[in-house]
Amino acid sequence: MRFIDEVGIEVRAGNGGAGCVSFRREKYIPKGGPDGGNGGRGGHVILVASTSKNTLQELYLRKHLYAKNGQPGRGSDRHGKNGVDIVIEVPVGTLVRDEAGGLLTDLDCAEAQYVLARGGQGGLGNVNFKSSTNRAPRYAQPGEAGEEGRRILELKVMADVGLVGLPNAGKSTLLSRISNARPKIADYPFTTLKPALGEVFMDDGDGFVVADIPGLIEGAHEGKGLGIQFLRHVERTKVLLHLVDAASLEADIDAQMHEVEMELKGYGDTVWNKPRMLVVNKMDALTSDMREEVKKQATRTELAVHFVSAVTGEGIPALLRAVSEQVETIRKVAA
Ligand SMILES: Nc1nc2c(ncn2[C@@H]2O[C@H](COP(=O)(O)OP(=O)(O)OP(=O)(O)O)[C@@H](O)[C@H]2O)c(=O)[nH]1
Ligand SMILES: [Mg+2]
Repeated sequence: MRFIDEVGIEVRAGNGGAGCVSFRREKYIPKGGPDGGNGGRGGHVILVASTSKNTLQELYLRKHLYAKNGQPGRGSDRHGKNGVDIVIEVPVGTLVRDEAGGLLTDLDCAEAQYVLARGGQGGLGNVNFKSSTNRAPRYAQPGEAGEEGRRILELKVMADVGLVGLPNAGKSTLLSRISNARPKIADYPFTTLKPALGEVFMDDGDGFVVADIPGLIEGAHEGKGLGIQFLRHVERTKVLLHLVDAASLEADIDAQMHEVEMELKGYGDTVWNKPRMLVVNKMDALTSDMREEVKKQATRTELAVHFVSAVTGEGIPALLRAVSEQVETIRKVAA
């Protein structure tokens, strides 16, 4: 399944059904009173946030959402049927924008709902307009038009912690080590093609959600590699873990950090200003001399540093405790 995180759609709610003009006709009563019923409401187009969805793919394939019109009212004061609502499930974290990009809503928790287009009210039938001066009204209201327009849906996944780093740093390996997620892992760059989420459970009952995104390369914010678009999925996180590959021969730690930092900066302050920890991965692959060298290099940064191996688990418990503490602290401040 393709990972789609932005899609433009046309929505049209149903029109209200017209009110009815009708008069009672009974044998031997030449002029019965008005009995035209009301029209039904047009169908709404509604979005519901659901934890069982991870992508906007369904809407990408189905770019038009048109709900049915309400039925007209009928004689004998019969109400027209309402148009059936269209209810679409979208991932939690879906934002809805108007055509100009203005934010209409943020479906940031499960079960949150938003009416994308409201169905028109049905018109009142002539039974409603009877009065002492007009016993036989010959008019009824038309139905209201349903709302319509173009909407842009954008997914920004909800996670507490984001994993960033160059391709092959071991982000997906770390995610699979610490959480229930089972992302694809391989020894070539750009294994990860779409964000994945995993839940980490701590022994003390705390926990947090981690987002793994495709690797970043120099120029990503100008569209290189898989592009920067995936950074939107760490925009809502509280902490970033910046993974570097200690076993990589090509680049030292400073260079690996710098490359990714330029991309974080290029994306914008929402990501660049996030608290970040440096995670030096693949420590298992180093000789003791190399370890010393790597430790010397890595501690030059102002970031908190953790030396780990996503494969053997070395350093992981301490890393998780530090992350959990920071997430909890930020949660408390936000509460
Ligand atoms: N020796 C060693 N190898 C590791 C470690 N962590 C990851 N690897 C290996 O590094 C390679 C890349 O790992 P991934 O987890 O796919 O890397 P990634 O950062 O998700 O890569 P992209 O998705 O391409 O950005 C795989 O061959 C892993 O087995 C580690 O701690 N030690
Ligand atoms: Mg990966």
